[in-house]
Amino acid sequence: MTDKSIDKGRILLAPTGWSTELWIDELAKAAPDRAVTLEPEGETDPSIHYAVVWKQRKGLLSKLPNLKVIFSLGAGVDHVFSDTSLPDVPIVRVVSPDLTTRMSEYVVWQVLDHHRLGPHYRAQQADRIWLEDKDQAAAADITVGIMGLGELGSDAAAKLQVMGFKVSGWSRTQKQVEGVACHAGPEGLDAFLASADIFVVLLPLTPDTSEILNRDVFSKMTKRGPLGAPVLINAGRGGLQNETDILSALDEGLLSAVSLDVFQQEPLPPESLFWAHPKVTLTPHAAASSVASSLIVPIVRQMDAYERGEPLVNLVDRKTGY
Ligand code: NDP
Ligand code: OXD
Repeated sequence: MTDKSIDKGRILLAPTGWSTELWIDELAKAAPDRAVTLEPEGETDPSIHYAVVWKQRKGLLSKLPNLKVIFSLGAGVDHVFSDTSLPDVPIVRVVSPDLTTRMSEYVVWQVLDHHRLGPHYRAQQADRIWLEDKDQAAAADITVGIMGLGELGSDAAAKLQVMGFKVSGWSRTQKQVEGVACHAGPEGLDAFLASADIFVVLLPLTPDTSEILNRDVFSKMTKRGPLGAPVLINAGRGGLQNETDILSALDEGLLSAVSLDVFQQEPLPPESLFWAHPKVTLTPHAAASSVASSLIVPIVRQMDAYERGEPLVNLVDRKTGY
């Protein structure tokens, strides 16, 4: 450790389940004057000033006396809060054009796939069946309802409108988003659910949103649109969905199809019924990956700014949990 890094304090890096070498390399490039460690020297290691984490081990941060800021390596911070012994220091989350672009690509890809009957044509191809004529709605006849009009939801809304879709949205507080019919709060939920044909979920997982995607909500989604029953696309968090309710809603026709990027248990266990369900498209929590080369430099810039006495940005509100 150099004298300089003692002055600046060490960075504790915990990218659980990801390539540690990759994140260390990016930190070494972005902050050559800062020391990085993967383990504190004891639970009260005073040399650590910053923690950069994805799904950190429970208790890892609780007793570090000089910890100043926790940086989440994801946009969502439920993984940080799942440790109930967190110290009371600011938590910064990822807001990045790279992540936002990747998520909007995923959303547009999935919406178009359902809109253009991708699952139907793939099933026909598997059975070597040439097209039986099937109606294709115009994008302008489809409304995509976005649950969560934050950084990701509002960008997806703009890109879906470019494709010609109508867009409605739902958030905790009332929003004004260009071209989007905005609903808010529990009192706005029923009107929102009646407003769309394809539902895209980009909510954070908090005590208020846990298992919000349940039978009651599916039964309030409109069944009158061009797709018949609604389509659900969840790229938020698995904890938002009641998975038993999704399976029964698919089987009973309350939902016509789902695209799921996130699951209650990840990796999805081999015995899960989702793997082989004909109405399920799944991806392995890959809608918008955190890319080290684009996320580390802004994190290190925030450390530098913080040490100059400037305010942190993209702070998480502990009261709302996101
Ligand atoms: P933001 O915090 O920017 O936006 C969250 C949105 O959800 C806001 O519009 C907020 O409302 C709304 N919201 C929060 N709680 C409620 C509630 N109780 N009722 C109604 N609306 C609510 O988050 P991001 O857009 O950056 O990210 C959203 C989530 O996407 C992340 O938390 C993460 O879980 C997930 N994600 C998944 C990835 C993947 O690869 N699958 C990658 C990246 C993120 P308001 O505007 O009023 O605050
Ligand atoms: C995130 C994620 O929250 O990758 O950024 O899920």
